Amino acid sequence: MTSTIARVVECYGRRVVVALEDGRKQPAEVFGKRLRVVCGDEVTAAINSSSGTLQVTEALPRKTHFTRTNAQGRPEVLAANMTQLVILMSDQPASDPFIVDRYLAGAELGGIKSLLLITKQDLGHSQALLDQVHVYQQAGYKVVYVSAHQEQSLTALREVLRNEVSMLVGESGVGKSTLTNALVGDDIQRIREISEGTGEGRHTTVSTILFDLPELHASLMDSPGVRDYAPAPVNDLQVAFGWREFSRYSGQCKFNNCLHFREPGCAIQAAVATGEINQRRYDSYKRLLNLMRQLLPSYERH
Ligand SMILES: Nc1nc2c(ncn2[C@@H]2O[C@H](COP(=O)(O)OP(=O)(O)OP(=O)(O)O)[C@@H](O)[C@H]2O)c(=O)[nH]1
Ligand SMILES: [Mg+2]
Ligand SMILES: [Zn+2]
Repeated sequence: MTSTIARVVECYGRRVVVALEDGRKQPAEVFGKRLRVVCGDEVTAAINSSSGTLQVTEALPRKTHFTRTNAQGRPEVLAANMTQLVILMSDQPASDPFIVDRYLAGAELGGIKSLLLITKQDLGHSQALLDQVHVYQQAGYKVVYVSAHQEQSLTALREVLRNEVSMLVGESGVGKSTLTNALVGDDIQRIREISEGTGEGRHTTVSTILFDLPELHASLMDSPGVRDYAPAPVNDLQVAFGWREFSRYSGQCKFNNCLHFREPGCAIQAAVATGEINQRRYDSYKRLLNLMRQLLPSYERH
């Protein structure tokens, strides 16, 4: 067989599942130690003539990728070729807004669109969650409400997903897989059968999985829940680009290399003092700034 173009839809180290151009999904092996792929990667695949197994032989350039800082403080690509990051928030379990802030920052820094999806609408929402949502709307982020059990809200969500490759992210239990199931339907069953061989048949998601939504000309990635998230290391001056509401004040600080920390004449600190910028969002910015300064050795800073 000559090599064909395929897309990685599941990834377990060297073992992956790829979707071929005709939509069929097949287990495959990543060939060669230096080749690394993630869910969403476009690859070339070919049958190895001696072993008869399908092998991924090359990864095509990524259009986008979403990264994190891993436990070793190094950048790690989580998935590729998404066009938008959909960050889920719920009341049960209550989402940590600091993690949500970091997801928003990670998308912004990675050049990926983002939106917030408030889940489990059928259960109602606490005032605390609604207040948090209001802060995000004021900051300029798009917010959509949904319930996996209410067809009407799923119809609205489908319009948000149309023509996009969306990656669902958020803490464990916010409802990523339930929504994926509701949107994908029987496709999920087929892929479950394939992944059974990996022994990953647990309720909580252990690996990012990509599904096609052909009627929407779209794809959806369900990802494992997290306990924490930090964007890949960036220069400390870049951290502010992760906070959309800060952009209204760009160029207004006294120093053009202002980190909005303790500098005099800082437009961001002034906006926090008047309440134009939310204090908790600002605290979150300072936390990430501190983390990034720890991660990057001083020579990598300006
Ligand atoms: N009432 C209600 N329950 C929901 C909704 N969506 C999800 N749930 C429930 O929330 C729980 C967790 O849902 P999952 O979809 O497994 O959450 P997840 O985000 O995929 O979790 P991880 O895979 O661990 O990251 C399950 O018991 C679901 O039945 C919803 O819209 N309404
Ligand atoms: Mg899940
Ligand atoms: Zn400043």
